[in-house]
Amino acid sequence: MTTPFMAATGFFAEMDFLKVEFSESVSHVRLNRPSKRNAINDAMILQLQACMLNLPDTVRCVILSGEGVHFCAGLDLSELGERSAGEGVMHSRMWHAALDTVQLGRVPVVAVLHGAVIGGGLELASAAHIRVAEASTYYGLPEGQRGIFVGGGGSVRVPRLAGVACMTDMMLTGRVLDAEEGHRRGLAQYTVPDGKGFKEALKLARKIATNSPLSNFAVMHALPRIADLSQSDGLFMESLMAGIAQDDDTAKERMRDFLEKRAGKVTKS
Ligand code: 1HE
Repeated sequence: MTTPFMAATGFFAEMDFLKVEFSESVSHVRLNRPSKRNAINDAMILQLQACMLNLPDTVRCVILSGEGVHFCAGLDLSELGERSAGEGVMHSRMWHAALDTVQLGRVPVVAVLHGAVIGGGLELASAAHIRVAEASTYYGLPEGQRGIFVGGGGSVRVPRLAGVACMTDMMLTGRVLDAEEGHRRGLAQYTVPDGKGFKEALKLARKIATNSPLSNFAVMHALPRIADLSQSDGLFMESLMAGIAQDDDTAKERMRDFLEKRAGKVTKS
């Protein structure tokens, strides 16, 4: 029996564009601006960053979702205005800093996708580590049609999931991918029927939260960096990470548990 999610108090409760809840070692962070389809304004992106940076030490995994019919309609276009080039660069860098706290923070993030996952919404989703897409999910990058470019890390993260050709197609032609095609192309690792995303995400998050924190950290931080390295440098970094992970007390205890028949076996389901 697990404890139900409890609404956050204090610092987290003051965030008007996020709804934050906790249950044991899992935190549920919800984009909470459904009347605007969770379009991300500056206040919301800064609140997300503050939330990820200040998670209590007891949290081992985050579930990220969107309130209402859509996960996220992307950048709040009403705030775009007529920025200068310099202001545009700084704004994009603000998104980069915030989404780095999602991808390269302390704990893994499982995103639950449904409805529109558009523009900056897809940029945010692609910063998560696991994506669970409900059947209603659709992915779009309408920046081309809006006369702008991605600025929230999408040009780096989306091609690593779905490939440069797929992102080029989405941006040039306005092609929209449904849940099934997004899954096939690697935008989500899981697809589930409508309404089942949170349950699946919670199941995954609880499993992730039982891993050694250092193993999770290694997966989150070493894998994307190793993917950027030459084979020789990647193999060397892998050896360093392997050595550090093995030296952790949790790793040693878990090895003993396995050898002394106290640990679970790897099975099919
Ligand atoms: C918004 C936004 C938004 C909705 N910025 N206000 N993103 C886009 O180009 C997507 C634009 N949005 C849409 O295409 C549609 O709104 C949806 C398909 C997501 C949802 O449609 P629907 O029929 O459910 O809702 P709606 O009636 O269009 O929108 C409800 C309200 O949300 C409405 O405001 P209201 O005051 O008239 O009620 C909309 O104006 C508002 N709304 N989306 C501002 N995006 C780091 S760079 C990233 C660059 C990008 O993300 S570009 C992609 C931007």
